[in-house]
Amino acid sequence: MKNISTAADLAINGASPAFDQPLHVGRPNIGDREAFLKYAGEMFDRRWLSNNGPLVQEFERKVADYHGVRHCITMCNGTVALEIAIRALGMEGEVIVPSYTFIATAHSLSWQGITPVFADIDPDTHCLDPQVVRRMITLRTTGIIGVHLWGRPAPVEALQQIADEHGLQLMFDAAHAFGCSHRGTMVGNFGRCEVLSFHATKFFNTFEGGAILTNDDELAEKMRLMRNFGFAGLDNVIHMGTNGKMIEVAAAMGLVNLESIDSVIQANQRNHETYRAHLSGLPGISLRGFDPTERNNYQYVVMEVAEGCPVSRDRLIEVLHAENILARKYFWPGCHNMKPYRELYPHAGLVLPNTNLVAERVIVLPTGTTMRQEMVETVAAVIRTSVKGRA
Ligand code: T4K
Repeated sequence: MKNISTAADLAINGASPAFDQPLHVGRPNIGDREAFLKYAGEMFDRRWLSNNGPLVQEFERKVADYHGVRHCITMCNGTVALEIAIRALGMEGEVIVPSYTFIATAHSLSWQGITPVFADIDPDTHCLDPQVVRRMITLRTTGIIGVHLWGRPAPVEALQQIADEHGLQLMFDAAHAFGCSHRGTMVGNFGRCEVLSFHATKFFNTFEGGAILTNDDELAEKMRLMRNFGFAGLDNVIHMGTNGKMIEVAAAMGLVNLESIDSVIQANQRNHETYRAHLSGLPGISLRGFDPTERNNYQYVVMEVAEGCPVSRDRLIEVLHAENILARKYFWPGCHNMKPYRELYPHAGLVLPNTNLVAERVIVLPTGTTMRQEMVETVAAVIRTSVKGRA
């Protein structure tokens, strides 16, 4: 890692990169390896590797307790969890979702023959704008999926009110929001159910994995059946289903990672504060903040590059990548601009001005337990130098 203080130090101007090895966004946070190997050893001794094993059951209890919710139904990944939740809620026809989200939110509907209707976001929160959601409701609308983007809860009360007024199902894609709260209530307690992702790149991972959190006993029972082919006991299938089960080794990873949650939050928060301190005062550059009165996982360092910045967002990305800092343009260009949806709804962009605006501005910077303070400072120095020296 080298010192960056003038434009001549930048790799894009011919100098060597700031980092020898690539710095990734979404580097996995990994807990105590010995503890994981112990779980794995016991699992091999038991010869019970999948199908609602003891580690999955223990993990589900602990995740439910952590979020103060009655049920946690683990799944093989967040996308299948979304698909199962959507099906269990009986959504069909049209469902309103943001376009500014990971493609899985939209795909989990289309995959089941449901039309995702893209509603615009609030440019300040990056979450669904309830007033726009209201305008997108048609006779075919059966539900709304809010996304707690970057771990910031969507406007849950306003969306619930709209859902109640129109008899719509409401659920949340909480893939980013493990351990986050809204007005003191943990995520997992809003809408009919909420879906977590435990993908390797997430704040909390089980290699791959996901879960549905709900307080609805009947819904929980239905989703448990659906994730296991509808089996209600030996040779007795009572429901349509698929294979959405979490495996034991994933639950072992989850149990280990639950023990290190506090240290991951601390590392993320410290990184966020360092970025904030070192990026303050740059024209057109802003860092999304966190509400200190709520529980946050601080997993995403989201920088916005607005008009007043002398360097464009895409140029900054080029500069960062040249330094081996693999910052990301999440979630550019928005689902509506991705091939499968662009062809279906070529004019969607006309009603998504804020989505387009935000998607053109965002850069997500590396954070997590693998980032030391001086690494964060160097990333910030590259950005400062690029902006000030107009790289
Ligand atoms: N809803 C939302 C709002 C989501 O963000 C997601 C997932 C879902 C639903 C669906 O949940 P899952 O079905 O995935 O459980 C990544 C993740 O694959 C995806 O899980 C995540 N969102 C999304 C935001 O990010 P990509 O296409 O960016 O992945 P990729 O391969 O480019 O990796 C991202 C970065 O992480 C790279 O810089 C490399 C680094 N990385 C990745 C892995 C897997 C590592 O350093 N180590 C690793 O093991 O989607």
